[in-house]
Amino acid sequence: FNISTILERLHINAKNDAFSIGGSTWGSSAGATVKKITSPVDGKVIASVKMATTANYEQAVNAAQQAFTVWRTMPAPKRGEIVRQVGDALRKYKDDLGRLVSYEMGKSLQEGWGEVQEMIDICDFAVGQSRQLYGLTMHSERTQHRMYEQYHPLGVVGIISAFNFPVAVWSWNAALAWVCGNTCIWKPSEKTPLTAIACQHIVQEVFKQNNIPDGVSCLVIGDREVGELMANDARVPLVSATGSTRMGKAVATAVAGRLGRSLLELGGNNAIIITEDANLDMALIGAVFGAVGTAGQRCTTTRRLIIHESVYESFKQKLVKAYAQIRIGNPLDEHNHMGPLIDADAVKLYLDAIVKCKNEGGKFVVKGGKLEGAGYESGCYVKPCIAEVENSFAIVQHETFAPILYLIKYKTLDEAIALQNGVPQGLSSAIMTNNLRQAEQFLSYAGSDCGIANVNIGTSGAEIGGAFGGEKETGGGRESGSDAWKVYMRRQTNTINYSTTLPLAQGIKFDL
Ligand code: UN1
Repeated sequence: FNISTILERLHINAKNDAFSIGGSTWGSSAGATVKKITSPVDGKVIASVKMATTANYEQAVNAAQQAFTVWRTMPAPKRGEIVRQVGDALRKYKDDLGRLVSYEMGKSLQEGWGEVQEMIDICDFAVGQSRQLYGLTMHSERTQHRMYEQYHPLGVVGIISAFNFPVAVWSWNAALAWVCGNTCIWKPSEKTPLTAIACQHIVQEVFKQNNIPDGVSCLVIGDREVGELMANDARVPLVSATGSTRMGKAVATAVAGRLGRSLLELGGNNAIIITEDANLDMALIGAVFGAVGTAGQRCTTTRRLIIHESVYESFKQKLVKAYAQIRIGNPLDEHNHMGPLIDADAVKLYLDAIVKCKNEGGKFVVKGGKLEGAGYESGCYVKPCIAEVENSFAIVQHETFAPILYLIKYKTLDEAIALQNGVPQGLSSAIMTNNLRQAEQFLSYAGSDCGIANVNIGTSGAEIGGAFGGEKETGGGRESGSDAWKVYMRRQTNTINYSTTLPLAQGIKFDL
């Protein structure tokens, strides 16, 4: 692994400008603050980034607005063709970009590549979608009248993404927004700006070859101020935000205040119900990958296992044994299962959560703690841990972005479903069972209240083809597959009269 070669191939230099409207326009204002970006893998500085200023944000909005007037005139399938080329470019850069994701964010290399694969998949999906921006036709109640609806692009779409999926979640939004005819301004997490810069270069390469105007893809790296500017900006009709519930509430309030549209993908508190009829070996893989994958920093991470009392003890033993085999270390070493947390603050939140859990009466069957010594110099490596808890504990009700898994015992499926739903969040959920009746009850109107409900699959690792998102404090948004594209467009109802009279609807008479 030679980071400097990878950085060079992805056009990252020692001091990067954090603002781009595409083309060759990269820049930053004089006096912009410089942020050193450190890898949680080894604690080394990867590169520096000059943070964008308010003036840079203005430039981006202006460019995106101007580009919109051109981009919206290009036929949607032609825009799809550009996105197809972006997908191909991502295939070319998959290895390098996946490694940079792993190094900058800390997830395992397999998951880094997996994340880039999600980007490729959504590009493929968006290409097909570009020929399927379907509206309905209706029969008019008036003679010689025709009614139909069509979908038009919205304008400038703001995308706020989180550190844990630094590139994939942006691509879900951007690929669809583009084929729908919108231009995008991306504010990535300030913790992972380098992968964002790499993506902007990849997109730029394709756009340049196709003479796409500057402003279709804009990047503005800044802190929460940039997010606030976007949320309050009436020139940005849609703000798509991924992150904490706290951030989401602030964005939603600001956007609603100007009656704009927001698409929110916020916290999860995902559970797997493990029934007495489950294949426990399958359940084990689903649970462990779900809990320790991305070091517990996915919004789909398995945080709770709700286990039937008859298999509780035996499954607990299986878990304890499996956790003893988890190799924690440099995520670029494919031998390791789990890498570091994103930064020291995340470690502190993890340690605090363990204390809170103990204080509330949680009993740790696999102990946590910060790892020290050779290989762990960055100070971001922790042990995945497991605690037996009550669902009602405040800490269990809260999403801690770390590998802490909570075990809860149940007697009846009704009770298990109530426990599963008994949290403020509603993103992902799963049941492990070979019993059809249990599976169907879990998926029914009286079952899981989450946006994602799986059978014999864990809570994380959704495919891009389905709509992704959840209910309650998860924010209600749906991204990625199915008909999620509709949020990026405005619907127009058209009624056409091809008669020689003007009859009014509802039979109203009005004669002059
Ligand atoms: C996220 O954690 O924000 O379903 C996205 C999954 C991934 C996406 C997670 N496909 O785990």
